[in-house]
Amino acid sequence: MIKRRRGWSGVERNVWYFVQQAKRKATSVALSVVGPVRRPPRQSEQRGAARVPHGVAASLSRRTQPTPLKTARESETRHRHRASPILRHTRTQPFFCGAAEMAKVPVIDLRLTGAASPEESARLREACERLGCFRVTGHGAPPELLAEMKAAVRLLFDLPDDAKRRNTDVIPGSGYVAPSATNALYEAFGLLDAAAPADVDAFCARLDAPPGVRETVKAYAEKMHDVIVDVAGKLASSMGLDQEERCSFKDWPCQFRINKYNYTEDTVGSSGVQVHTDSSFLTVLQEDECVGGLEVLDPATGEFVPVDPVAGSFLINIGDVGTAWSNGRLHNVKHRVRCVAPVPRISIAMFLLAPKDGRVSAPETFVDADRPRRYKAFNYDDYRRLRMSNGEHAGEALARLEA
Ligand SMILES: O=C(O)CCC(=O)C(=O)O
Repeated sequence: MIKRRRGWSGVERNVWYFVQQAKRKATSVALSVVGPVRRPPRQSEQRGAARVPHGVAASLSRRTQPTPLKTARESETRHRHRASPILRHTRTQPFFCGAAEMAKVPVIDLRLTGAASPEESARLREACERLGCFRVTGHGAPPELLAEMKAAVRLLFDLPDDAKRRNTDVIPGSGYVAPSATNALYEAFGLLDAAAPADVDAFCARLDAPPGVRETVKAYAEKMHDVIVDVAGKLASSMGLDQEERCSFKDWPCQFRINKYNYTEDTVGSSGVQVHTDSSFLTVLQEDECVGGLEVLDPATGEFVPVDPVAGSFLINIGDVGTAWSNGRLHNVKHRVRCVAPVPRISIAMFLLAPKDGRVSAPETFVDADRPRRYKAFNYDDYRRLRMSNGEHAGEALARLEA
């Protein structure tokens, strides 16, 4: 949690002020996602005495107020068949795709996995084998931290272009990604290794991030590392690996990708990001709690299914390393993002990449006469380069590594 301190500069005070505003706003949105609960007006609102932000806070606060829309129309069918559903945008009406479809993504309560409930562990494993995707609750990351991180990230995206480009690659594609011909609405910051405090510091220093933002990014990286290691460990245990084989997840490098989709009224219905799989072992995604648009490919039907966010939960995706490491048991889910609303969308992905030494190879537990070794051992960085050089972003490159 960021504490206000004496001795801050004007800009730092403004940043702190904005983070507090954003936290309040996020809490109000989160409440609206959970149900039609409206908080009672605060005293200051009743008196009409709104606080007026100034300086950096004022410009950010203006920018994050969504443009009021002229049309209000409920979605009856999936948005991909026609222009996206556009709802009147108030804080209690987020832009989602279709709640009926969400049922297809299993929701796993992490507190119930492991010894607490073999059934919940089996559901976790089955979700990874069938769909390659599930939602987790009971992860232990406090909602205030998630809201603070969103606010901090918005500040980073407001940096000038030359400052953003100081977020250079550590390995190909790990730094700042500018809008491109393929993904014109999309930009992203990258941080490798998000599990290493020194790398998190270096990321913030390069961007000249204010102290409040640095504290938030560090706290978030630390907490999300705990979450991702917990999910990976529980998945490994559900697949029958013993403690010794799975404890090493703590040392695996992690990458942050902080995504922004620059949507406008003219972009509704177009692609936010192309179809891809994640190259990593698994991903923990903090979605935009107000703007949907993520779709996952259901292997059973060959159809993309909209996945609406659920406040307070994370979406977990299995990536290419997950498939190779499990000797083909886990499914690397293809996904894409579509623009469903004329307001910017932010999401934060943490990827658990591959073992520390970069060598990806299925443990012996997953190999037997019925399931012979499917992939040759490979180096993760080489694999990433292979994907990029051949433009094979949707798991196709794995076929090149078959044993
Ligand atoms: O923004 C999203 O919802 C998905 C992001 C994503 O697919 C990625 O970062 O790989």
